[in-house]
Amino acid sequence: EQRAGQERFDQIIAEDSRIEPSDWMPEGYRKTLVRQMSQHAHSEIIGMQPEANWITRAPSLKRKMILMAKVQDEAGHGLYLYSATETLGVPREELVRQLLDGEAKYSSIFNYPAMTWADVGAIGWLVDGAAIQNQVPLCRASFAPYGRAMVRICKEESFHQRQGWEILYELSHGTPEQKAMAQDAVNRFYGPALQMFGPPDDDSPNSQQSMAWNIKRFSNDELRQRFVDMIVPQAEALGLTLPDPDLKWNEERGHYDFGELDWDEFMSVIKGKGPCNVQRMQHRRAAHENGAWVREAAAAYAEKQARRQQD
Ligand code: FAQ
Repeated sequence: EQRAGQERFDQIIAEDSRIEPSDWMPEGYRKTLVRQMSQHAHSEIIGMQPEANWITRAPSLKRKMILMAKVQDEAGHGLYLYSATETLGVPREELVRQLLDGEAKYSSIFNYPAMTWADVGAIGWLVDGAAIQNQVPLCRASFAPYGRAMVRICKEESFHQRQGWEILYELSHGTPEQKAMAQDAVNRFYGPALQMFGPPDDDSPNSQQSMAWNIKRFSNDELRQRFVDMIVPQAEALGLTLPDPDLKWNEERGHYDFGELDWDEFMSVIKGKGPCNVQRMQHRRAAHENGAWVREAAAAYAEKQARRQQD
Protein backbone atom coordinates (compact mmCIF):
# COMPACT_ATOMS: atom_id res chain seq x y z
CA GLU A 1 0.00 0.00 0.00
CA GLN A 2 2.90 2.31 0.90
CA ARG A 3 4.46 1.69 -2.53
CA ALA A 4 1.21 2.40 -4.37
CA GLY A 5 0.75 5.52 -2.25
CA GLN A 6 4.24 6.77 -3.01
CA GLU A 7 3.76 6.14 -6.73
CA ARG A 8 0.51 8.03 -6.80
CA PHE A 9 2.02 10.86 -4.76
CA ASP A 10 4.99 11.11 -7.13
CA GLN A 11 2.63 11.17 -10.07
CA ILE A 12 0.51 13.97 -8.59
CA ILE A 13 3.64 16.03 -7.95
CA ALA A 14 5.03 15.30 -11.44
CA GLU A 15 1.74 16.42 -13.00
CA ASP A 16 1.83 19.55 -10.85
CA SER A 17 -1.54 18.58 -9.46
CA ARG A 18 -2.71 18.75 -5.84
CA ILE A 19 -2.55 16.58 -2.75
CA GLU A 20 -5.67 16.51 -0.57
CA PRO A 21 -5.56 15.62 3.15
CA SER A 22 -7.11 12.18 2.49
CA ASP A 23 -4.33 11.27 -0.01
CA TRP A 24 -1.33 9.22 1.04
CA MET A 25 1.74 11.41 1.55
CA PRO A 26 5.33 10.80 2.66
CA GLU A 27 6.00 11.57 6.30
CA GLY A 28 8.64 14.17 5.36
CA TYR A 29 6.14 16.04 3.20
CA ARG A 30 3.61 16.09 6.03
CA LYS A 31 6.23 17.28 8.52
CA THR A 32 7.50 20.02 6.25
CA LEU A 33 3.99 21.30 5.70
CA VAL A 34 3.12 21.22 9.39
CA ARG A 35 6.32 23.14 10.11
CA GLN A 36 5.88 25.79 7.44
CA MET A 37 2.12 26.23 7.72
CA SER A 38 2.07 26.37 11.51
CA GLN A 39 4.97 28.86 11.55
CA HIS A 40 3.03 30.87 9.05
CA ALA A 41 -0.09 30.75 11.28
CA HIS A 42 1.94 31.74 14.36
CA SER A 43 3.42 34.66 12.40
CA GLU A 44 -0.03 35.97 11.56
CA ILE A 45 -1.09 35.80 15.21
CA ILE A 46 2.10 37.25 16.71
CA GLY A 47 2.13 39.74 13.81
CA MET A 48 -1.02 41.36 15.17
CA GLN A 49 0.92 42.80 18.11
CA PRO A 50 3.13 45.52 16.58
CA GLU A 51 0.24 47.19 14.77
CA ALA A 52 -2.38 46.57 17.48
CA ASN A 53 -0.15 48.77 19.59
CA TRP A 54 -1.32 51.71 17.43
CA ILE A 55 -5.07 51.08 17.32
CA THR A 56 -5.77 53.34 20.29
CA ARG A 57 -3.40 55.99 18.96
CA ALA A 58 -4.34 56.09 15.27
CA PRO A 59 -4.47 59.74 14.15
CA SER A 60 -8.14 59.72 13.07
CA LEU A 61 -11.30 57.66 13.38
CA LYS A 62 -10.97 56.55 9.77
CA ARG A 63 -7.36 55.40 10.30
CA LYS A 64 -8.41 53.57 13.45
CA MET A 65 -11.17 51.69 11.62
CA ILE A 66 -8.83 50.72 8.79
CA LEU A 67 -6.14 49.53 11.18
CA MET A 68 -8.62 47.53 13.26
CA ALA A 69 -9.89 45.82 10.12
CA LYS A 70 -6.35 45.00 9.07
CA VAL A 71 -5.35 43.54 12.44
CA GLN A 72 -8.56 41.47 12.48
CA ASP A 73 -7.69 40.17 9.01
CA GLU A 74 -4.38 38.89 10.40
CA ALA A 75 -6.28 36.98 13.11
CA GLY A 76 -8.45 35.48 10.38
CA HIS A 77 -5.37 34.45 8.38
CA GLY A 78 -3.99 32.73 11.45
CA LEU A 79 -7.24 30.83 11.88
CA TYR A 80 -7.47 29.61 8.27
CA LEU A 81 -3.87 28.50 8.48
CA TYR A 82 -4.35 26.64 11.76
CA SER A 83 -7.40 24.93 10.24
CA ALA A 84 -5.45 24.01 7.11
CA THR A 85 -2.63 22.62 9.29
CA GLU A 86 -5.10 20.57 11.33
CA THR A 87 -6.05 18.69 8.15
CA LEU A 88 -2.55 17.18 8.39
CA GLY A 89 -3.54 15.48 11.63
CA VAL A 90 -2.09 17.80 14.27
CA PRO A 91 -4.66 19.28 16.67
CA ARG A 92 -4.82 23.02 17.22
CA GLU A 93 -3.94 22.67 20.93
CA GLU A 94 -0.66 21.00 19.97
CA LEU A 95 0.22 23.73 17.46
CA VAL A 96 -0.51 26.42 20.03
CA ARG A 97 1.52 24.55 22.63
CA GLN A 98 4.51 24.48 20.28
CA LEU A 99 4.32 28.24 19.91
CA LEU A 100 3.85 28.97 23.61
CA ASP A 101 6.66 26.61 24.63
CA GLY A 102 9.01 28.32 22.17
CA GLU A 103 9.44 25.17 20.05
CA ALA A 104 7.94 26.65 16.90
CA LYS A 105 9.28 29.67 15.09
CA TYR A 106 7.40 32.69 13.81
CA SER A 107 8.61 35.33 11.39
CA SER A 108 11.63 37.32 12.55
CA ILE A 109 10.03 40.60 11.45
CA PHE A 110 7.51 40.66 14.29
CA ASN A 111 10.26 40.98 16.87
CA TYR A 112 10.82 44.61 15.90
CA PRO A 113 8.85 47.38 17.61
CA ALA A 114 6.33 49.72 15.94
CA MET A 115 7.54 52.92 17.52
CA THR A 116 5.79 55.63 15.49
CA TRP A 117 2.65 55.97 13.38
CA ALA A 118 4.89 55.88 10.30
CA ASP A 119 5.96 52.37 11.36
CA VAL A 120 2.38 51.26 10.76
CA GLY A 121 2.80 52.55 7.20
CA ALA A 122 6.18 50.86 6.77
CA ILE A 123 4.80 47.57 8.09
CA GLY A 124 1.90 47.70 5.62
CA TRP A 125 4.07 48.67 2.67
CA LEU A 126 7.18 46.57 3.32
CA VAL A 127 6.09 43.71 5.59
CA ASP A 128 2.77 43.00 3.89
CA GLY A 129 4.48 43.68 0.57
CA ALA A 130 7.10 41.02 1.30
CA ALA A 131 4.36 38.71 2.57
CA ILE A 132 2.47 38.98 -0.74
CA GLN A 133 5.59 38.37 -2.80
CA ASN A 134 6.23 35.21 -0.82
CA GLN A 135 2.59 34.08 -0.67
CA VAL A 136 1.30 34.54 -4.22
CA PRO A 137 3.37 31.53 -5.38
CA LEU A 138 2.10 29.60 -2.34
CA CYS A 139 -1.43 29.80 -3.83
CA ARG A 140 -0.09 27.08 -6.15
CA ALA A 141 1.42 24.98 -3.34
CA SER A 142 0.91 21.28 -3.96
CA PHE A 143 -0.98 20.79 -0.69
CA ALA A 144 -4.48 21.91 -1.62
CA PRO A 145 -5.76 23.29 1.72
CA TYR A 146 -2.65 25.50 1.99
CA GLY A 147 -3.07 26.83 -1.55
CA ARG A 148 -6.77 27.50 -1.03
CA ALA A 149 -6.15 29.41 2.21
CA MET A 150 -3.47 31.46 0.46
CA VAL A 151 -5.81 32.71 -2.27
CA ARG A 152 -8.01 34.57 0.17
CA ILE A 153 -5.10 35.67 2.33
CA CYS A 154 -3.32 37.23 -0.65
CA LYS A 155 -6.38 39.26 -1.60
CA GLU A 156 -6.47 40.74 1.88
CA GLU A 157 -2.70 41.31 1.96
CA SER A 158 -2.97 43.42 -1.19
CA PHE A 159 -5.31 45.80 0.59
CA HIS A 160 -2.93 45.84 3.55
CA GLN A 161 -0.02 46.82 1.40
CA ARG A 162 -1.97 49.62 -0.24
CA GLN A 163 -3.05 51.03 3.11
CA GLY A 164 0.57 51.07 4.31
CA TRP A 165 1.76 52.74 1.13
CA GLU A 166 -0.96 55.37 1.47
CA ILE A 167 0.00 56.16 5.08
CA LEU A 168 3.61 56.70 3.99
CA TYR A 169 2.53 58.75 0.97
CA GLU A 170 0.50 61.11 3.16
CA LEU A 171 3.39 61.48 5.61
CA SER A 172 6.05 61.96 2.96
CA HIS A 173 3.92 64.72 1.42
CA GLY A 174 3.20 66.33 4.79
CA THR A 175 5.40 68.50 7.02
CA PRO A 176 9.20 68.01 7.03
CA GLU A 177 8.82 66.28 10.42
CA GLN A 178 6.27 63.86 8.99
CA LYS A 179 8.47 63.12 6.01
CA ALA A 180 11.44 62.49 8.30
CA MET A 181 9.30 60.14 10.39
CA ALA A 182 8.31 58.18 7.26
CA GLN A 183 11.94 57.96 6.13
CA ASP A 184 13.06 56.79 9.56
CA ALA A 185 10.42 54.03 9.56
CA VAL A 186 11.51 52.82 6.11
CA ASN A 187 15.15 52.92 7.20
CA ARG A 188 14.41 50.61 10.14
CA PHE A 189 12.05 48.16 8.40
CA TYR A 190 13.83 47.75 5.04
CA GLY A 191 16.52 45.23 6.12
CA PRO A 192 14.31 43.13 8.40
CA ALA A 193 11.60 43.03 5.67
CA LEU A 194 14.12 41.64 3.17
CA GLN A 195 15.08 39.01 5.73
CA MET A 196 11.49 37.75 5.86
CA PHE A 197 12.27 35.69 2.73
CA GLY A 198 14.60 33.55 4.81
CA PRO A 199 18.34 32.87 4.72
CA PRO A 200 20.31 33.05 1.45
CA ASP A 201 19.77 30.00 -0.77
CA ASP A 202 23.14 28.47 0.18
CA ASP A 203 22.10 28.50 3.84
CA SER A 204 18.51 27.39 3.33
CA PRO A 205 18.35 23.72 4.34
CA ASN A 206 14.67 23.23 3.43
CA SER A 207 14.38 24.99 0.07
CA GLN A 208 15.52 22.27 -2.29
CA GLN A 209 13.19 19.59 -1.01
CA SER A 210 10.28 22.01 -0.62
CA MET A 211 10.73 23.09 -4.22
CA ALA A 212 10.91 19.49 -5.42
CA TRP A 213 7.58 18.89 -3.65
CA ASN A 214 6.04 22.00 -5.27
CA ILE A 215 5.45 23.59 -1.88
CA LYS A 216 7.85 26.45 -2.56
CA ARG A 217 7.91 27.59 -6.19
CA PHE A 218 10.84 30.00 -5.97
CA SER A 219 13.91 30.14 -3.81
CA ASN A 220 14.35 32.62 -0.95
CA ASP A 221 16.83 34.72 -2.98
CA GLU A 222 14.64 34.74 -6.09
CA LEU A 223 11.69 36.12 -4.15
CA ARG A 224 13.88 38.63 -2.31
CA GLN A 225 15.17 39.90 -5.67
CA ARG A 226 11.65 40.27 -7.03
CA PHE A 227 10.67 42.19 -3.94
CA VAL A 228 13.58 44.62 -4.26
CA ASP A 229 12.76 45.12 -7.95
CA MET A 230 9.17 45.92 -6.99
CA ILE A 231 9.81 48.35 -4.15
CA VAL A 232 12.51 50.53 -5.73
CA PRO A 233 10.07 52.35 -8.07
CA GLN A 234 7.45 52.40 -5.31
CA ALA A 235 9.93 54.14 -2.99
CA GLU A 236 10.63 56.69 -5.74
CA ALA A 237 6.90 57.33 -6.09
CA LEU A 238 6.73 57.87 -2.33
CA GLY A 239 9.60 60.34 -2.45
CA LEU A 240 11.56 58.21 0.05
CA THR A 241 14.91 56.46 -0.22
CA LEU A 242 15.89 52.90 0.68
CA PRO A 243 18.79 52.63 3.15
CA ASP A 244 21.23 50.69 0.98
CA PRO A 245 24.20 52.43 -0.68
CA ASP A 246 24.76 49.38 -2.91
CA LEU A 247 21.28 49.48 -4.41
CA LYS A 248 21.80 49.98 -8.14
CA TRP A 249 20.13 48.95 -11.39
CA ASN A 250 22.13 46.23 -13.14
CA GLU A 251 21.46 46.49 -16.86
CA GLU A 252 23.05 43.14 -17.61
CA ARG A 253 21.00 41.18 -15.07
CA GLY A 254 17.87 43.24 -15.58
CA HIS A 255 17.53 43.50 -11.79
CA TYR A 256 18.59 45.79 -8.98
CA ASP A 257 21.80 44.82 -7.20
CA PHE A 258 21.59 45.26 -3.45
CA GLY A 259 23.94 45.03 -0.48
CA GLU A 260 24.48 42.06 1.84
CA LEU A 261 21.97 41.90 4.67
CA ASP A 262 22.95 41.56 8.32
CA TRP A 263 22.60 37.79 8.67
CA ASP A 264 24.10 37.75 12.17
CA GLU A 265 21.25 39.96 13.29
CA PHE A 266 18.76 37.64 11.55
CA MET A 267 20.16 34.56 13.33
CA SER A 268 20.13 36.31 16.66
CA VAL A 269 16.48 37.38 16.20
CA ILE A 270 15.47 33.83 15.23
CA LYS A 271 17.21 32.55 18.35
CA GLY A 272 15.05 34.78 20.52
CA LYS A 273 17.39 37.74 20.99
CA GLY A 274 15.60 40.35 18.89
CA PRO A 275 14.38 43.60 20.43
CA CYS A 276 10.85 42.32 21.20
CA ASN A 277 10.98 38.49 21.30
CA VAL A 278 10.42 38.28 25.05
CA GLN A 279 7.64 40.86 25.04
CA ARG A 280 5.83 39.20 22.11
CA MET A 281 5.83 35.80 23.77
CA GLN A 282 4.81 37.16 27.17
CA HIS A 283 1.92 38.97 25.58
CA ARG A 284 0.80 35.88 23.64
CA ARG A 285 0.98 33.64 26.74
CA ALA A 286 -1.03 36.14 28.77
CA ALA A 287 -3.63 36.44 25.99
CA HIS A 288 -3.87 32.64 25.84
CA GLU A 289 -4.40 32.36 29.60
CA ASN A 290 -6.90 35.20 29.68
CA GLY A 291 -8.82 33.56 26.85
CA ALA A 292 -9.15 30.19 28.62
CA TRP A 293 -12.75 30.92 29.68
CA VAL A 294 -13.74 31.59 26.05
CA ARG A 295 -12.34 28.24 24.92
CA GLU A 296 -14.07 26.48 27.82
CA ALA A 297 -17.39 28.18 27.07
CA ALA A 298 -17.12 27.35 23.36
CA ALA A 299 -16.31 23.70 24.12
CA ALA A 300 -19.22 23.43 26.59
CA TYR A 301 -21.56 24.95 24.00
CA ALA A 302 -20.37 22.60 21.27
CA GLU A 303 -20.88 19.64 23.60
CA LYS A 304 -24.40 20.77 24.45
CA GLN A 305 -25.26 21.17 20.77
CA ALA A 306 -23.89 17.72 19.99
CA ARG A 307 -25.94 16.18 22.83
CA ARG A 308 -29.10 17.91 21.61
CA GLN A 309 -28.59 16.51 18.16
CA GLN A 310 -28.31 13.01 19.58
CA ASP A 311 -31.54 13.33 21.56
N1 FAQ B 1 11.82 34.28 10.42
O1 FAQ B 1 15.40 26.44 5.00
P1 FAQ B 1 14.72 27.76 5.17
C1 FAQ B 1 2.79 37.48 7.65
C2 FAQ B 1 13.71 29.64 9.46
S1 FAQ B 1 4.10 37.10 6.64
C3 FAQ B 1 11.93 33.23 11.24
O2 FAQ B 1 14.85 28.75 4.08
P2 FAQ B 1 11.89 27.43 4.61
C4 FAQ B 1 1.78 38.49 7.17
C5 FAQ B 1 12.95 28.50 8.82
O3 FAQ B 1 11.69 28.34 9.41
C6 FAQ B 1 5.28 36.16 7.60
N2 FAQ B 1 12.44 32.04 10.86
O4 FAQ B 1 13.18 27.50 5.55
C7 FAQ B 1 1.58 39.59 8.14
C8 FAQ B 1 13.90 27.35 9.05
O5 FAQ B 1 13.80 26.94 10.41
P3 FAQ B 1 13.15 25.50 10.84
C9 FAQ B 1 5.01 34.70 7.63
C10 FAQ B 1 12.79 31.93 9.56
O6 FAQ B 1 10.75 27.09 5.49
C11 FAQ B 1 1.96 40.88 7.80
C12 FAQ B 1 15.26 28.00 8.94
O7 FAQ B 1 15.05 29.39 9.17
N3 FAQ B 1 5.06 34.12 6.34
O8 FAQ B 1 2.76 36.91 8.69
C13 FAQ B 1 12.67 32.98 8.65
O9 FAQ B 1 12.14 26.59 3.42
C14 FAQ B 1 1.77 41.94 8.68
C15 FAQ B 1 15.91 27.76 7.59
O10 FAQ B 1 15.21 28.45 6.52
C16 FAQ B 1 5.34 32.82 6.13
O11 FAQ B 1 5.56 32.09 7.06
C17 FAQ B 1 12.17 34.20 9.13
N4 FAQ B 1 12.02 35.27 8.33
O12 FAQ B 1 11.71 28.93 4.08
C18 FAQ B 1 0.98 39.38 9.39
C19 FAQ B 1 5.30 32.35 4.71
N5 FAQ B 1 13.12 32.56 7.45
O13 FAQ B 1 11.68 25.59 10.57
C20 FAQ B 1 0.82 40.45 10.29
C21 FAQ B 1 5.39 30.86 4.57
C22 FAQ B 1 13.53 31.30 7.60
O14 FAQ B 1 13.81 24.47 9.96
C23 FAQ B 1 1.21 41.74 9.93
N6 FAQ B 1 6.70 30.37 4.84
N7 FAQ B 1 13.34 30.92 8.88
O15 FAQ B 1 13.45 25.37 12.29
C24 FAQ B 1 7.68 30.30 3.89
O16 FAQ B 1 7.50 30.67 2.73
C25 FAQ B 1 9.00 29.69 4.30
O17 FAQ B 1 8.81 28.98 5.49
C26 FAQ B 1 10.15 30.73 4.46
C27 FAQ B 1 11.41 29.99 4.95
C28 FAQ B 1 10.45 31.39 3.13
C29 FAQ B 1 9.79 31.79 5.50
